[in-house]
Amino acid sequence: MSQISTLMHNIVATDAQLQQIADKVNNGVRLSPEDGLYLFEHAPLGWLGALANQVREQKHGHRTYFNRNFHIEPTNVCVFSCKFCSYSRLYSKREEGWELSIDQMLDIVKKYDGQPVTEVHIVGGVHPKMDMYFFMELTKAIRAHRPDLHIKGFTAVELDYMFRKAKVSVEEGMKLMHEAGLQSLPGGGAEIFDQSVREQICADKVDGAGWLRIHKAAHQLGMHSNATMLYGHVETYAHRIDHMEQLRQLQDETKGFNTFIPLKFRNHDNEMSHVKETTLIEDMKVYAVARLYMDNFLHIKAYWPMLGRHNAQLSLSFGVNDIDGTIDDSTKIYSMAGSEEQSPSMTTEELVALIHQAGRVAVERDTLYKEVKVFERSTAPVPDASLN
Ligand code: V47
Ligand code: SF4
Repeated sequence: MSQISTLMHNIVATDAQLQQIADKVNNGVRLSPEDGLYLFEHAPLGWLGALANQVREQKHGHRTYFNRNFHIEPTNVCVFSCKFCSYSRLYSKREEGWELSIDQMLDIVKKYDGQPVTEVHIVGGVHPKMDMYFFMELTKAIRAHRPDLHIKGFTAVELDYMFRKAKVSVEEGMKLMHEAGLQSLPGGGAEIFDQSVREQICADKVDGAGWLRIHKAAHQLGMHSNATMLYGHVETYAHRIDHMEQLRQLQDETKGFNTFIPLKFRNHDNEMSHVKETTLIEDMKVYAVARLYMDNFLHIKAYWPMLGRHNAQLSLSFGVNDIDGTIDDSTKIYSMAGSEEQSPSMTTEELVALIHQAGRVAVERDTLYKEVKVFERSTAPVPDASLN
């Protein structure tokens, strides 16, 4: 019997239903929505973390992924008015925001000439004047300048608006964007799929079915994408499970998702500032349940600019195996929403130290999780100071 399976049998629950869930996990049996709900409602954190960690180690051992990336945020002007958003400005107040031209965005890409970044992540507000043809020109220009840079860009919310405005079907629009150089989709805009929740927090943008349809269209073209879940606002545990269930079903069908990224609601300076943020205990629970429930998602990502680097480090013991990238202070979504990371940027050395200090092996990956470089753990302890 392997060391891991011996450990599995040592994680004993005093609660019979939890024990049944652990047995299912140990036997590779998929958890039902009722199991998922039961975990959120009744599982003690230590037990849940240990079970999620087992699954993580079965799939990845100690390997923990990061990438070298930067973001481009074309604009924060947005036609929508999501109540949790601290970042956007309505078109009528666009002088308070920013609007980058193609040349300005290309200049951002050129700043990385000669540097070994592998991905540009493009995401922003939904600007009524930046249409599909504008972004096709942008992706073509980036590819022409730097063909080795993987373009992961545009949430389903941005794409839905562009396609409707250009009067093309989702399938046609996705094909045009793909041909213009778009390679993967980020996971944003998913929030919580349940319509009653969307009506309270993001009533006017694409609904859950529309979000899923856009990702399915991308997967059918052979593109990959990520999926997020914004949690810790007005949703219930049942809404979270329903959200994960819908993603799990699409993943069964297409196998196109790379990673699942739970995003903690941050309450600074938005219309939902009265909603208290979740505790760290709740955050770790979400990662652990995601690892156990999303059995067909190979990767679970903690996005450190949102969670904070030390909490992201802790999440590596609760099922997480990816902490995103170097970022290089190129995104404002989370600093404006109150994250501790006001200028998110980590060097490769800092990311590697962060992962090593959690007792894991750091692996640089590209967007599609091809390994670029493995950084084995040194035997010497890594001093805390290297993280600050
Ligand atoms: O959809 C906005 C979230 C998302 C807040 O795919 C907020 O690799 C918390 O999707 N508190 C956009 N969250 C960012 C995103 C993303 C981030 C990192 C990696 C990837 C990836 C995707 O940000 C939005 C929304 O869910 N968001 N405001 C807030 N106040
Ligand atoms: Fe616009 Fe995105 Fe902010 Fe919603 S979350 S208001 S779609 S920028």
